[in-house]
Amino acid sequence: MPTGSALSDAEFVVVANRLPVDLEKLPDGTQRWKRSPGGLVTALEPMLRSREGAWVGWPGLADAEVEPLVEDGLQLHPVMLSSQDVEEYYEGFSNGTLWPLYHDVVAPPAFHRHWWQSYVRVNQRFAEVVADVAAKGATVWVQDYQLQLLPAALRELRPDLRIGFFLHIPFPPTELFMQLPWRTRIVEGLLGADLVGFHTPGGARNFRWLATRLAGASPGHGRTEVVVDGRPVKLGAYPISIDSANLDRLSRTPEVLERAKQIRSDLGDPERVVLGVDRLDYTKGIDVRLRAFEELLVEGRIDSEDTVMIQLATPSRERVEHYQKMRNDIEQSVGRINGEYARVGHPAVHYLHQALPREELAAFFVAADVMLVTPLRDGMNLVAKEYVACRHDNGGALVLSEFAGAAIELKDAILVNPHDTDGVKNALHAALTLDPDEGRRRMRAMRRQVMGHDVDRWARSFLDALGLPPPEGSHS
Ligand code: ADQ
Repeated sequence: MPTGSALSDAEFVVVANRLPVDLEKLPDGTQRWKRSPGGLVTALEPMLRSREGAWVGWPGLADAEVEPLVEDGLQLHPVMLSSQDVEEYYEGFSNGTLWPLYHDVVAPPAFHRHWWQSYVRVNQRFAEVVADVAAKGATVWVQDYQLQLLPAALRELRPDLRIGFFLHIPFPPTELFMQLPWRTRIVEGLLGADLVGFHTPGGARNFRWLATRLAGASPGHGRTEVVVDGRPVKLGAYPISIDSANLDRLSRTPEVLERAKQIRSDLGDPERVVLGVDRLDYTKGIDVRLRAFEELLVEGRIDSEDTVMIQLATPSRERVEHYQKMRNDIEQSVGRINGEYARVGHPAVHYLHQALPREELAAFFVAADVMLVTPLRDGMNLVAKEYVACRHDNGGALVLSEFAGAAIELKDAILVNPHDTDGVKNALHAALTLDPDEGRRRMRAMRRQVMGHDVDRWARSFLDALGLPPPEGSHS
């Protein structure tokens, strides 16, 4: 990939599977960039800009050879993936092997050697691009499970760099990780970093055990460090968060408040609105909450005349087999529930398989009396925090899975074991009938947590631990 001298020498480089912009192909065959806003981009962009940083990632379109570009002072360096890479490295090893393995094998992971080889090749390609872009002694922050071999590959090419790695999904129990035929290579890959960060202390503990057992690491200072080949590697928990203040502000705007009212009135002004918002993924437990809602209807503990459910699901990984099956199952359940309990013009469950704009999502959060977040396993789960950030009225109730990283911080949610259908049913019922004072007390406590720990603070604490000094002139 050609990188002109003006487009390199970055002091701070973020590497993620995806760039913060997507390349789109238009019907006339031309291409254009489209911004893909996300929490990570929002958190890191100001930091990258203030340091004239660079972002390395795939532009989201297979076989697209694109030149690096500068956008508002931020260098973007595309890594090319062929359609075979997308199939084997991304849909295959990342999403067909690692994703289910790291989420408690809720779907069986597939182990294919050609997927693994593609993962190795693509990680090496990312390492070469980063090695080209980073200035001497620069800091590189690698993101997520698609790039676990990158820290070691990069250190091999550029021992002068300071390398951090953050895993956005859970790091699995050691017994499950041990199933992976390439377990040692992955652990060694991660140990190429100076700091490996997880959402939870449990993830860091699991990794520490494996580093000792598989990669010959020895204990370092305290429990937050191991030593590999004489080099210290820090391990730690850095729970990610959201852009809390902005979301709080958005949820108070007259437009959002008006839209929230409108949503309730479009629903027929029911007494209670129950909401689920997820990427359509089998780890999110959408089936769990539909089952709970349906059983409460069957048992007559709730009535579809006054209680409605909305499930918003962003389309996701639609070419991966498990995702197609899960989508069919969910849509069948929605159909079955409505077949039994809807009236013309009054569905019991409203299901939207669509990605919604931020403002619209905020209005749904404001409109919902009960938010159901029931993943079977989740690294953090930002939706839970987003709901809390939108409840400036201290209203609403959050039902949250114990197996989401967010449960560690949001202790005042109504916590549930998503494998326990009766437990979820009772929690949903309790949320629907919660004493208003008790509800406000819980929401106030959760808001203190979410408003005080935003994504900026997350990034800052990771980078502090990595030893990256704040940019000159910064007051943070
Ligand atoms: P995800 O698995 O994508 O993230 P999550 O943390 O819930 O899960 O983030 C989803 C994001 O998508 C949220 O910001 C949410 O608002 C948005 N979203 C969901 N449905 C939407 C819809 N219909 N329309 C518009 N937006 C929608 C991974 C890990 C998580 C971890 C994050 C960050 O799996 O555990 O919290 O990374 O580290």
